[in-house]
Amino acid sequence: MEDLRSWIKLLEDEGELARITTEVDWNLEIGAILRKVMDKGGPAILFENIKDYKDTISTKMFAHGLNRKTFPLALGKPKDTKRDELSQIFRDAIHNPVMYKTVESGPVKENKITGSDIDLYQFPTPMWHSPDGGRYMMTWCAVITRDPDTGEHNVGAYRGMLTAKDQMSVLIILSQGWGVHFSKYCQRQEKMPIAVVWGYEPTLGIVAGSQIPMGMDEYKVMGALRGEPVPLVKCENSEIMVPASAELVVEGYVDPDPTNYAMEGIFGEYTGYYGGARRPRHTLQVECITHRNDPIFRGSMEGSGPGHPNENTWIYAVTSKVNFMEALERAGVPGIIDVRPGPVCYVKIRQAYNGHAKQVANALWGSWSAEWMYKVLVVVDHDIDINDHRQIDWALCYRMEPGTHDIITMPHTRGGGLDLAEYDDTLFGTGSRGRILLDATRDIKKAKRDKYGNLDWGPFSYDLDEPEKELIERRWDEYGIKLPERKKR
Ligand SMILES: Cc1cc2nc3c(=O)[nH]c(=O)nc-3n(C[C@H](O)[C@H](O)[C@H](O)COP(=O)(O)O)c2cc1C
Ligand SMILES: [Mn+2]
Repeated sequence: MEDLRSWIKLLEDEGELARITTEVDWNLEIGAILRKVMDKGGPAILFENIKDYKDTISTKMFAHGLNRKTFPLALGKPKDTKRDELSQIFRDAIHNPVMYKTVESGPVKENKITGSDIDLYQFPTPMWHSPDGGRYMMTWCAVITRDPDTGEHNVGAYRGMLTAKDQMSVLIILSQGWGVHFSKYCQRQEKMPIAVVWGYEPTLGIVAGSQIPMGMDEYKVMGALRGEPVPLVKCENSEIMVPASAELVVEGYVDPDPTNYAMEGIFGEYTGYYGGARRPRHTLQVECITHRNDPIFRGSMEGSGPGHPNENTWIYAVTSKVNFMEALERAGVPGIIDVRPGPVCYVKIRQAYNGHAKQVANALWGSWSAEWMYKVLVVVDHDIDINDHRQIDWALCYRMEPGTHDIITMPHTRGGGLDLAEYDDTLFGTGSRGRILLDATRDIKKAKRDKYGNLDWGPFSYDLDEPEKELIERRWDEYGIKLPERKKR
Protein backbone atom coordinates (compact mmCIF):
# COMPACT_ATOMS: atom_id res chain seq x y z
CA MET A 1 0.00 0.00 0.00
CA GLU A 2 1.35 3.38 -0.90
CA ASP A 3 -0.85 5.79 1.04
CA LEU A 4 -3.98 6.42 3.10
CA ARG A 5 -6.11 6.49 -0.04
CA SER A 6 -5.16 2.96 -1.08
CA TRP A 7 -5.81 1.78 2.51
CA ILE A 8 -9.29 3.36 2.44
CA LYS A 9 -9.96 1.66 -0.90
CA LEU A 10 -8.87 -1.72 0.47
CA LEU A 11 -11.14 -1.29 3.50
CA GLU A 12 -14.04 -0.37 1.23
CA ASP A 13 -13.45 -3.42 -0.98
CA GLU A 14 -13.42 -5.61 2.14
CA GLY A 15 -16.71 -4.12 3.39
CA GLU A 16 -14.91 -2.52 6.35
CA LEU A 17 -15.57 1.17 5.61
CA ALA A 18 -18.54 3.49 6.15
CA ARG A 19 -18.67 6.88 4.46
CA ILE A 20 -20.67 9.43 6.44
CA THR A 21 -22.08 11.85 3.86
CA THR A 22 -24.64 13.56 6.06
CA GLU A 23 -23.34 16.62 7.91
CA VAL A 24 -21.83 15.95 11.34
CA ASP A 25 -20.45 18.39 13.89
CA TRP A 26 -16.73 18.35 14.76
CA ASN A 27 -17.84 19.52 18.20
CA LEU A 28 -18.50 16.27 20.17
CA GLU A 29 -20.74 14.60 17.53
CA ILE A 30 -17.86 12.89 15.67
CA GLY A 31 -16.43 11.67 18.99
CA ALA A 32 -19.79 10.28 20.07
CA ILE A 33 -20.27 8.46 16.74
CA LEU A 34 -16.82 6.88 17.03
CA ARG A 35 -17.41 5.86 20.65
CA LYS A 36 -20.46 3.86 19.59
CA VAL A 37 -18.79 2.43 16.49
CA MET A 38 -15.77 1.21 18.50
CA ASP A 39 -17.91 -0.21 21.32
CA LYS A 40 -20.04 -2.18 18.84
CA GLY A 41 -17.17 -3.43 16.67
CA GLY A 42 -18.18 -1.30 13.67
CA PRO A 43 -16.19 -0.37 10.56
CA ALA A 44 -13.61 2.28 9.75
CA ILE A 45 -15.24 5.67 9.13
CA LEU A 46 -14.64 8.41 6.55
CA PHE A 47 -16.39 11.62 7.56
CA GLU A 48 -17.03 13.45 4.29
CA ASN A 49 -19.34 16.25 5.40
CA ILE A 50 -18.19 18.13 8.49
CA LYS A 51 -19.83 21.28 9.85
CA ASP A 52 -17.73 24.42 9.24
CA TYR A 53 -15.37 22.41 6.99
CA LYS A 54 -16.84 22.94 3.51
CA ASP A 55 -14.37 25.47 2.09
CA THR A 56 -11.32 24.62 4.15
CA ILE A 57 -8.06 23.07 3.02
CA SER A 58 -9.21 19.74 4.46
CA THR A 59 -12.87 18.72 4.41
CA LYS A 60 -12.65 15.04 5.38
CA MET A 61 -11.49 12.99 8.32
CA PHE A 62 -10.71 9.27 8.49
CA ALA A 63 -10.90 7.34 11.79
CA HIS A 64 -11.10 3.85 13.32
CA GLY A 65 -8.85 2.40 10.62
CA LEU A 66 -7.49 -0.27 12.95
CA ASN A 67 -9.82 -2.69 14.69
CA ARG A 68 -10.06 -6.40 15.32
CA LYS A 69 -10.91 -7.20 11.70
CA THR A 70 -8.77 -4.65 9.88
CA PHE A 71 -5.54 -5.00 11.85
CA PRO A 72 -4.54 -8.19 9.94
CA LEU A 73 -5.40 -6.47 6.63
CA ALA A 74 -2.96 -3.70 7.54
CA LEU A 75 -0.22 -6.35 7.65
CA GLY A 76 -1.36 -7.89 4.36
CA LYS A 77 -3.01 -10.90 6.06
CA PRO A 78 -6.57 -12.29 5.97
CA LYS A 79 -9.06 -10.85 8.46
CA ASP A 80 -9.23 -14.00 10.60
CA THR A 81 -5.45 -14.29 11.14
CA LYS A 82 -4.64 -15.39 14.71
CA ARG A 83 -3.17 -12.86 17.10
CA ASP A 84 -0.03 -14.90 17.79
CA GLU A 85 0.73 -15.05 14.08
CA LEU A 86 0.50 -11.26 13.90
CA SER A 87 2.79 -10.96 16.93
CA GLN A 88 5.31 -13.15 15.11
CA ILE A 89 5.18 -10.87 12.05
CA PHE A 90 5.88 -7.89 14.28
CA ARG A 91 8.72 -9.73 15.99
CA ASP A 92 10.31 -10.67 12.66
CA ALA A 93 10.03 -7.05 11.53
CA ILE A 94 11.89 -5.75 14.58
CA HIS A 95 14.70 -8.23 13.94
CA ASN A 96 14.88 -7.69 10.17
CA PRO A 97 14.49 -3.94 9.66
CA VAL A 98 14.39 -2.63 6.09
CA MET A 99 16.12 0.69 5.35
CA TYR A 100 13.88 3.44 3.95
CA LYS A 101 14.60 5.02 0.59
CA THR A 102 14.96 8.72 -0.05
CA VAL A 103 12.96 10.17 -2.92
CA GLU A 104 13.19 13.68 -4.39
CA SER A 105 9.53 14.62 -4.07
CA GLY A 106 6.04 13.20 -3.69
CA PRO A 107 2.35 14.08 -3.35
CA VAL A 108 2.88 15.49 0.17
CA LYS A 109 4.75 18.39 -1.49
CA GLU A 110 1.79 19.36 -3.73
CA ASN A 111 1.05 22.34 -1.45
CA LYS A 112 3.23 24.37 0.90
CA ILE A 113 2.07 26.94 3.45
CA THR A 114 4.35 29.18 5.48
CA GLY A 115 4.31 32.35 7.61
CA SER A 116 1.05 34.08 8.40
CA ASP A 117 -0.88 31.76 6.04
CA ILE A 118 -0.43 28.90 8.50
CA ASP A 119 -3.78 28.03 10.05
CA LEU A 120 -4.18 24.72 11.83
CA TYR A 121 -7.94 25.37 12.11
CA GLN A 122 -8.16 24.58 8.38
CA PHE A 123 -8.11 20.89 9.37
CA PRO A 124 -11.26 19.34 10.91
CA THR A 125 -9.98 18.57 14.40
CA PRO A 126 -12.84 17.28 16.54
CA MET A 127 -13.57 18.25 20.10
CA TRP A 128 -13.42 14.60 21.15
CA HIS A 129 -14.77 14.48 24.72
CA SER A 130 -16.52 17.37 26.49
CA PRO A 131 -14.10 17.62 29.48
CA ASP A 132 -11.06 17.84 27.17
CA GLY A 133 -9.08 21.03 27.69
CA GLY A 134 -9.34 21.87 23.98
CA ARG A 135 -9.38 20.38 20.49
CA TYR A 136 -6.77 17.64 20.14
CA MET A 137 -5.38 17.80 16.61
CA MET A 138 -2.61 15.34 17.45
CA THR A 139 -4.16 11.95 18.13
CA TRP A 140 -3.62 9.36 15.37
CA CYS A 141 -0.55 11.12 14.04
CA ALA A 142 3.12 10.26 13.78
CA VAL A 143 5.54 12.62 15.47
CA ILE A 144 8.98 12.44 13.87
CA THR A 145 12.17 13.59 15.56
CA ARG A 146 15.84 12.77 15.01
CA ASP A 147 18.42 11.88 17.61
CA PRO A 148 20.91 14.78 17.49
CA ASP A 149 23.80 12.36 18.14
CA THR A 150 22.99 9.44 15.84
CA GLY A 151 20.50 10.87 13.33
CA GLU A 152 18.13 7.95 13.94
CA HIS A 153 14.46 8.84 13.61
CA ASN A 154 11.88 8.25 16.27
CA VAL A 155 8.28 7.88 15.21
CA GLY A 156 5.68 8.10 17.98
CA ALA A 157 2.02 8.98 18.45
CA TYR A 158 1.70 11.72 21.05
CA ARG A 159 -1.19 13.95 21.96
CA GLY A 160 -1.26 17.66 21.07
CA MET A 161 -3.89 20.35 21.66
CA LEU A 162 -4.62 23.36 19.47
CA THR A 163 -3.63 26.57 21.24
CA ALA A 164 -3.26 28.98 18.28
CA LYS A 165 -3.32 29.02 14.45
CA ASP A 166 0.34 28.03 14.47
CA GLN A 167 0.80 26.32 17.83
CA MET A 168 -0.11 23.16 19.74
CA SER A 169 0.68 22.32 23.35
CA VAL A 170 2.11 18.84 23.90
CA LEU A 171 2.83 16.35 26.67
CA ILE A 172 6.45 15.25 26.42
CA ILE A 173 7.18 12.30 28.67
CA LEU A 174 10.97 12.15 28.87
CA SER A 175 11.21 8.36 28.87
CA GLN A 176 9.37 8.18 25.52
CA GLY A 177 11.22 8.22 22.18
CA TRP A 178 10.83 11.94 21.48
CA GLY A 179 11.43 12.69 25.17
CA VAL A 180 14.86 11.01 25.02
CA HIS A 181 15.65 13.16 21.96
CA PHE A 182 14.28 16.27 23.65
CA SER A 183 16.53 15.77 26.70
CA LYS A 184 19.53 15.78 24.34
CA TYR A 185 18.41 18.99 22.62
CA CYS A 186 17.84 20.56 26.06
CA GLN A 187 21.40 19.72 27.09
CA ARG A 188 22.65 21.39 23.92
CA GLN A 189 20.35 24.34 24.62
CA GLU A 190 18.82 23.92 21.17
CA LYS A 191 15.26 23.81 19.94
CA MET A 192 14.11 20.35 18.79
CA PRO A 193 13.00 20.19 15.13
CA ILE A 194 9.86 18.14 14.74
CA ALA A 195 7.49 16.99 12.00
CA VAL A 196 3.99 15.65 12.57
CA VAL A 197 2.44 13.43 9.92
CA TRP A 198 -1.26 12.64 9.42
CA GLY A 199 -2.64 10.18 6.92
CA TYR A 200 -0.49 7.43 5.47
CA GLU A 201 -0.86 3.68 5.04
CA PRO A 202 -1.58 1.88 8.31
CA THR A 203 1.86 0.58 9.25
CA LEU A 204 2.80 4.17 10.15
CA GLY A 205 0.16 4.25 12.88
CA ILE A 206 1.14 0.77 14.03
CA VAL A 207 4.79 1.66 14.59
CA ALA A 208 3.94 5.12 15.98
CA GLY A 209 1.57 3.72 18.60
CA SER A 210 3.68 0.68 19.53
CA GLN A 211 6.63 0.41 21.82
CA ILE A 212 9.58 -0.30 19.54
CA PRO A 213 12.99 -0.84 21.17
CA MET A 214 14.53 2.52 22.07
CA GLY A 215 16.99 3.82 19.50
CA MET A 216 15.46 1.79 16.66
CA ASP A 217 14.25 3.84 13.70
CA GLU A 218 10.56 2.98 13.35
CA TYR A 219 10.65 3.68 9.59
CA LYS A 220 12.88 0.61 9.22
CA VAL A 221 10.43 -1.57 11.12
CA MET A 222 7.72 -0.21 8.82
CA GLY A 223 9.80 -1.24 5.83
CA ALA A 224 9.92 -4.79 7.16
CA LEU A 225 6.16 -4.84 7.89
CA ARG A 226 5.42 -3.54 4.37
CA GLY A 227 7.93 -5.85 2.71
CA GLU A 228 9.45 -2.84 0.92
CA PRO A 229 11.29 0.34 1.92
CA VAL A 230 9.23 3.36 2.95
CA PRO A 231 9.72 6.20 0.43
CA LEU A 232 10.62 9.33 2.38
CA VAL A 233 11.16 12.97 1.41
CA LYS A 234 13.13 15.57 3.32
CA CYS A 235 11.25 18.20 5.29
CA GLU A 236 11.33 21.81 4.09
CA ASN A 237 12.98 23.22 7.22
CA SER A 238 14.90 20.34 8.79
CA GLU A 239 16.71 17.09 8.11
CA ILE A 240 13.67 15.08 9.22
CA MET A 241 12.33 12.65 6.62
CA VAL A 242 8.59 12.09 6.12
CA PRO A 243 6.51 9.69 3.98
CA ALA A 244 6.37 11.08 0.44
CA SER A 245 2.67 10.34 -0.01
CA ALA A 246 1.39 11.40 3.42
CA GLU A 247 -1.73 13.55 3.47
CA LEU A 248 -0.41 16.27 5.75
CA VAL A 249 2.87 17.25 7.40
CA VAL A 250 3.25 19.99 9.99
CA GLU A 251 6.84 21.12 10.56
CA GLY A 252 8.11 23.13 13.48
CA TYR A 253 10.10 22.95 16.67
CA VAL A 254 9.76 22.52 20.42
CA ASP A 255 11.62 25.16 22.41
CA PRO A 256 12.86 24.10 25.88
CA ASP A 257 12.40 27.70 27.09
CA PRO A 258 9.45 27.73 29.55
CA THR A 259 8.38 31.18 28.33
CA ASN A 260 6.91 29.34 25.32
CA TYR A 261 4.70 27.06 27.40
CA ALA A 262 0.92 26.99 26.86
CA MET A 263 -1.87 25.25 28.75
CA GLU A 264 -2.32 21.56 27.93
CA GLY A 265 -4.83 18.95 29.15
CA ILE A 266 -6.95 17.44 30.33
CA PHE A 267 -7.58 14.76 27.71
CA GLY A 268 -9.74 11.63 27.70
CA GLU A 269 -7.11 8.92 27.90
CA TYR A 270 -6.74 5.19 27.31
CA THR A 271 -6.88 4.57 31.06
CA GLY A 272 -10.57 5.49 31.08
CA TYR A 273 -9.86 8.77 32.87
CA TYR A 274 -8.96 12.31 31.93
CA GLY A 275 -5.23 12.15 32.38
CA GLY A 276 -2.33 14.56 32.48
CA ALA A 277 -3.46 17.44 34.68
CA ARG A 278 -4.15 20.79 32.99
CA ARG A 279 -1.01 22.84 33.28
CA PRO A 280 1.43 24.84 31.15
CA ARG A 281 3.47 22.52 28.94
CA HIS A 282 5.84 22.65 25.97
CA THR A 283 4.52 23.80 22.62
CA LEU A 284 5.06 22.81 19.04
CA GLN A 285 5.62 26.06 17.14
CA VAL A 286 4.60 25.56 13.50
CA GLU A 287 6.79 26.99 10.73
CA CYS A 288 5.57 25.17 7.64
CA ILE A 289 2.75 22.91 6.40
CA THR A 290 2.91 20.67 3.34
CA HIS A 291 -0.09 18.67 2.16
CA ARG A 292 -1.60 16.75 -0.71
CA ASN A 293 -4.40 18.21 -2.78
CA ASP A 294 -7.71 17.75 -0.93
CA PRO A 295 -5.96 16.21 2.11
CA ILE A 296 -7.79 13.71 4.30
CA PHE A 297 -7.26 14.42 7.99
CA ARG A 298 -6.76 11.52 10.43
CA GLY A 299 -7.86 11.35 14.04
CA SER A 300 -8.86 8.86 16.69
CA MET A 301 -11.00 8.70 19.78
CA GLU A 302 -8.46 7.90 22.47
CA GLY A 303 -10.69 7.30 25.51
CA SER A 304 -11.10 3.62 26.33
CA GLY A 305 -11.84 1.21 29.15
CA PRO A 306 -13.25 -2.26 29.84
CA GLY A 307 -15.55 -3.13 26.92
CA HIS A 308 -14.68 0.17 25.23
CA PRO A 309 -11.72 -0.40 22.92
CA ASN A 310 -9.84 2.28 21.05
CA GLU A 311 -7.51 1.77 18.11
CA ASN A 312 -4.43 1.18 20.25
CA THR A 313 -6.23 -1.69 21.98
CA TRP A 314 -5.66 -3.78 18.84
CA ILE A 315 -2.09 -2.64 18.32
CA TYR A 316 -1.07 -3.36 21.89
CA ALA A 317 -2.67 -6.80 21.93
CA VAL A 318 -0.34 -7.81 19.10
CA THR A 319 2.86 -5.82 19.63
CA SER A 320 3.20 -5.71 23.42
CA LYS A 321 3.37 -9.50 23.63
CA VAL A 322 6.61 -9.37 21.65
CA ASN A 323 8.27 -6.86 24.00
CA PHE A 324 6.99 -8.82 27.00
CA MET A 325 8.48 -12.12 25.79
CA GLU A 326 11.73 -10.53 24.63
CA ALA A 327 12.31 -8.74 27.94
CA LEU A 328 12.34 -12.14 29.65
CA GLU A 329 14.47 -13.76 26.97
CA ARG A 330 17.04 -10.96 26.99
CA ALA A 331 17.36 -11.22 30.76
CA GLY A 332 17.92 -14.95 30.33
CA VAL A 333 15.05 -16.09 32.56
CA PRO A 334 14.58 -19.80 31.89
CA GLY A 335 11.35 -21.77 31.83
CA ILE A 336 9.06 -19.12 30.29
CA ILE A 337 6.17 -20.94 28.64
CA ASP A 338 3.77 -18.14 27.73
CA VAL A 339 2.86 -14.55 28.54
CA ARG A 340 -0.37 -12.59 28.28
CA PRO A 341 -0.27 -8.78 28.24
CA GLY A 342 -3.12 -6.60 29.42
CA PRO A 343 -3.80 -4.23 32.30
CA VAL A 344 -2.82 -7.26 34.38
CA CYS A 345 0.15 -9.14 32.91
CA TYR A 346 0.39 -12.92 33.25
CA VAL A 347 3.45 -15.14 32.95
CA LYS A 348 3.37 -18.93 32.90
CA ILE A 349 6.62 -20.61 33.95
CA ARG A 350 8.03 -24.04 34.53
CA GLN A 351 9.34 -23.36 38.00
CA ALA A 352 12.81 -24.73 38.64
CA TYR A 353 14.05 -23.04 41.80
CA ASN A 354 13.18 -20.73 44.69
CA GLY A 355 12.65 -17.13 43.61
CA HIS A 356 11.94 -17.97 39.98
CA ALA A 357 8.81 -15.76 39.91
CA LYS A 358 10.76 -12.88 41.48
CA GLN A 359 13.37 -13.24 38.77
CA VAL A 360 10.55 -12.78 36.25
CA ALA A 361 9.36 -9.61 38.01
CA ASN A 362 12.85 -8.13 38.26
CA ALA A 363 13.54 -8.77 34.59
CA LEU A 364 10.29 -7.13 33.48
CA TRP A 365 10.40 -4.14 35.82
CA GLY A 366 13.94 -3.32 34.79
CA SER A 367 13.31 -3.65 31.06
CA TRP A 368 12.88 -0.78 28.58
CA SER A 369 9.24 -1.66 27.81
CA ALA A 370 8.15 -1.22 31.45
CA GLU A 371 6.97 2.36 30.88
CA TRP A 372 3.28 1.40 30.42
CA MET A 373 3.39 -2.29 31.30
CA TYR A 374 3.86 -4.88 34.06
CA LYS A 375 2.29 -2.79 36.82
CA VAL A 376 0.26 -5.74 38.08
CA LEU A 377 2.06 -8.98 37.40
CA VAL A 378 0.79 -12.49 38.08
CA VAL A 379 3.11 -15.48 37.72
CA VAL A 380 1.64 -18.99 37.57
CA ASP A 381 2.96 -22.52 37.12
CA HIS A 382 3.09 -24.59 33.95
CA ASP A 383 -0.16 -26.43 34.72
CA ILE A 384 -2.27 -23.25 34.72
CA ASP A 385 -3.93 -21.99 31.53
CA ILE A 386 -3.31 -18.23 31.47
CA ASN A 387 -6.29 -17.76 29.20
CA ASP A 388 -8.68 -19.34 31.72
CA HIS A 389 -9.64 -17.04 34.57
CA ARG A 390 -11.03 -19.90 36.68
CA GLN A 391 -7.59 -21.50 36.73
CA ILE A 392 -5.85 -18.21 37.47
CA ASP A 393 -8.29 -17.48 40.32
CA TRP A 394 -7.63 -20.95 41.71
CA ALA A 395 -3.87 -20.41 41.62
CA LEU A 396 -4.20 -16.99 43.24
CA CYS A 397 -6.26 -18.50 46.03
CA TYR A 398 -4.41 -21.76 46.66
CA ARG A 399 -0.84 -21.03 45.61
CA MET A 400 -0.42 -17.50 46.91
CA GLU A 401 -0.33 -16.57 50.58
CA PRO A 402 -1.01 -12.90 51.41
CA GLY A 403 1.23 -11.59 54.14
CA THR A 404 4.18 -13.54 52.85
CA HIS A 405 6.74 -12.82 50.16
CA ASP A 406 4.25 -14.14 47.61
CA ILE A 407 3.21 -10.49 47.28
CA ILE A 408 5.99 -8.07 46.48
CA THR A 409 5.45 -4.37 45.90
CA MET A 410 7.96 -2.03 44.31
CA PRO A 411 7.04 1.61 44.92
CA HIS A 412 8.03 4.66 42.85
CA THR A 413 9.41 3.04 39.73
CA ARG A 414 9.49 5.03 36.52
CA GLY A 415 6.60 4.95 34.11
CA GLY A 416 2.91 5.16 33.41
CA GLY A 417 2.67 8.95 33.33
CA LEU A 418 -1.04 8.95 32.54
CA ASP A 419 -2.18 6.42 35.13
CA LEU A 420 -4.34 8.30 37.63
CA ALA A 421 -4.01 5.59 40.26
CA GLU A 422 -0.40 6.60 40.68
CA TYR A 423 1.42 9.64 41.97
CA ASP A 424 0.76 12.07 39.10
CA ASP A 425 3.64 14.15 38.07
CA THR A 426 4.47 14.29 34.44
CA LEU A 427 5.80 17.79 35.16
CA PHE A 428 9.09 16.16 36.05
CA GLY A 429 9.31 14.27 32.84
CA THR A 430 7.62 10.97 33.51
CA GLY A 431 5.34 9.22 35.93
CA SER A 432 6.24 7.37 39.07
CA ARG A 433 4.34 4.18 39.53
CA GLY A 434 4.25 1.36 42.03
CA ARG A 435 4.27 -2.24 40.89
CA ILE A 436 3.08 -5.50 42.39
CA LEU A 437 4.00 -9.13 41.88
CA LEU A 438 1.39 -11.72 42.78
CA ASP A 439 3.43 -14.88 42.94
CA ALA A 440 0.79 -17.56 42.40
CA THR A 441 3.33 -20.30 41.79
CA ARG A 442 3.42 -23.20 44.17
CA ASP A 443 5.92 -22.89 47.02
CA ILE A 444 8.67 -25.08 45.71
CA LYS A 445 9.70 -26.16 49.21
CA LYS A 446 6.24 -27.67 49.69
CA ALA A 447 6.02 -29.38 46.33
CA LYS A 448 6.56 -33.10 46.24
CA ARG A 449 9.60 -34.47 44.45
CA ASP A 450 9.79 -37.78 42.66
CA LYS A 451 12.69 -40.15 43.23
CA TYR A 452 14.79 -38.33 40.63
CA GLY A 453 14.21 -34.97 42.31
CA ASN A 454 11.77 -33.70 39.68
CA LEU A 455 9.01 -31.53 41.04
CA ASP A 456 5.67 -33.25 41.15
CA TRP A 457 2.68 -30.89 41.43
CA GLY A 458 0.07 -33.49 42.36
CA PRO A 459 -1.74 -35.35 43.53
CA PHE A 460 -4.90 -33.32 43.10
CA SER A 461 -7.97 -34.30 45.10
CA TYR A 462 -10.04 -34.34 41.93
CA ASP A 463 -7.73 -36.79 40.13
CA LEU A 464 -8.80 -40.44 40.24
CA ASP A 465 -6.31 -43.24 40.73
CA GLU A 466 -5.78 -45.39 37.65
CA PRO A 467 -7.32 -48.67 38.97
CA GLU A 468 -10.60 -46.95 39.94
CA LYS A 469 -10.64 -44.92 36.75
CA GLU A 470 -10.35 -48.09 34.74
CA LEU A 471 -12.91 -49.93 36.88
CA ILE A 472 -15.71 -47.42 36.50
CA GLU A 473 -15.06 -46.91 32.80
CA ARG A 474 -15.39 -50.66 32.31
CA ARG A 475 -18.61 -50.87 34.36
CA TRP A 476 -20.14 -47.49 33.43
CA ASP A 477 -23.07 -48.81 31.38
CA GLU A 478 -23.99 -51.19 34.19
CA TYR A 479 -24.57 -48.28 36.59
CA GLY A 480 -27.20 -46.82 34.27
CA ILE A 481 -26.31 -43.19 35.09
CA LYS A 482 -27.21 -40.72 32.33
CA LEU A 483 -24.78 -37.82 32.13
CA PRO A 484 -25.70 -34.52 30.47
CA GLU A 485 -23.94 -33.61 27.23
CA ARG A 486 -21.09 -31.27 28.16
CA LYS A 487 -21.49 -27.93 26.44
CA LYS A 488 -18.31 -26.67 24.83
CA ARG A 489 -17.14 -23.54 26.60
C1 LIG B 1 -3.70 8.63 20.01
C2 LIG B 1 -2.50 8.40 20.88
C3 LIG B 1 -2.05 9.39 21.74
C4 LIG B 1 -0.94 9.19 22.53
N1 LIG B 1 -0.49 10.21 23.31
C5 LIG B 1 0.68 10.09 23.98
C6 LIG B 1 1.25 11.21 24.66
O1 LIG B 1 0.72 12.32 24.67
N2 LIG B 1 2.42 11.04 25.30
C7 LIG B 1 3.07 9.84 25.29
O2 LIG B 1 4.15 9.75 25.85
N3 LIG B 1 2.55 8.75 24.66
C8 LIG B 1 1.37 8.86 23.99
N4 LIG B 1 0.86 7.78 23.32
C9 LIG B 1 1.52 6.46 23.44
C10 LIG B 1 2.72 6.34 22.52
O3 LIG B 1 2.34 6.50 21.18
C11 LIG B 1 3.38 4.97 22.66
O4 LIG B 1 3.87 4.84 23.98
C12 LIG B 1 4.51 4.74 21.67
O5 LIG B 1 5.19 3.57 22.04
C13 LIG B 1 5.47 5.89 21.64
O6 LIG B 1 6.53 5.65 20.77
P1 LIG B 1 8.03 5.70 21.32
O7 LIG B 1 8.21 4.41 22.05
O8 LIG B 1 8.85 5.85 20.10
O9 LIG B 1 8.11 6.88 22.23
C14 LIG B 1 -0.27 7.96 22.52
C15 LIG B 1 -0.72 6.94 21.66
C16 LIG B 1 -1.80 7.16 20.84
C17 LIG B 1 -2.21 6.07 19.90
MN1 LIG C 1 10.56 4.81 19.47
